[in-house]
Amino acid sequence: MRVAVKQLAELFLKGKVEESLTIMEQWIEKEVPSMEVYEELLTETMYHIGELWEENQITVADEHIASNVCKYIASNYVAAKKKSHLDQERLKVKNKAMFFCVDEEKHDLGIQMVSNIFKESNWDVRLLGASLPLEDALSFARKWQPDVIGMSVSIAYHLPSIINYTNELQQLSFKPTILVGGRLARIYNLKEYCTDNTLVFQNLKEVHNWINYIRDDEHGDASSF
Ligand code: B12
Repeated sequence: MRVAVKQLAELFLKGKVEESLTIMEQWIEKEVPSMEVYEELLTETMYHIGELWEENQITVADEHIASNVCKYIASNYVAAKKKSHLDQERLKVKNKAMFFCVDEEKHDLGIQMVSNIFKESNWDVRLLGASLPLEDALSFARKWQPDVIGMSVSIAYHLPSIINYTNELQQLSFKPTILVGGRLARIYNLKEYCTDNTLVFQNLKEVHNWINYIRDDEHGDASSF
């Protein structure tokens, strides 16, 4: 898999959108599971690019190009994947989920992948993207009343935002389930900074298991996961 990651990183860094799309189409043809595409291919590729950046082997501009290609591939992937599974459309799930990154947080590739996973499971999804101020998150949530509100945090100094956001969001009258994830959740135990009914996930596999768990009607109380 490491070879695929290096090859993909090279294409992303050179801004080779067409070639990257061809590889993406091969994943779909070969029925590579989405979880593998997101975690082991796209995420690993971006982490590898991070290492190249840390080692000064690439510039910030190179990294920006790679991020944009990755974003484009991830959004095309979910569209192509949904097309290849049109039958699932009939199994429409009514649940709603909104996703965003906390204020000033620009690392939004991860939350895009999370929102894709929910879309693939036929949830009604709104992705509000990078750097969403708390007030805007609250006002959109009050209006749209999602079942799930998920947020992402990557940069260490954004940790206080998680405390703030989860505290405020848990006071919403319709009691959404709050999900937290991102680079920081992978390296620290964020659970101790979050409110009791917040679910902290380290990777997409955990989110995917949770989606399947609550799909079963008997597990109505998502916080017992
Ligand atoms: C690409 C990148 C950028 C891009 C982001 C583009 C984009 N649209 O996302 C750009 C160029 C904008 C950028 C900017 C900066 N970056 Co940057 N960046 C990276 C890099 C190389 C990769 C991040 C990435 O895309 N990962 C891939 C995604 C898919 O992984 P992920 O976010 O972890 O998501 C996965 C899971 O965590 C999960 N997940 C994510 N969110 C959620 C949410 C929920 C609810 C759930 C359930 C799961 C979940 O799903 C994903 C699936 O695998 C990292 C290196 C690294 N090691 O992380 C540095 C890194 C994160 N950046 C860093 C820094 C310092 C910066 C800047 C401050 C640099 C600067 N001086 O300007 C700015 C800050 C911008 C800001 N205010 O946010 C540091 C952070 C260090 C720290 N101590 O916090 C890192 C670690 C690099 C480093 N080693 O120094 N960066």
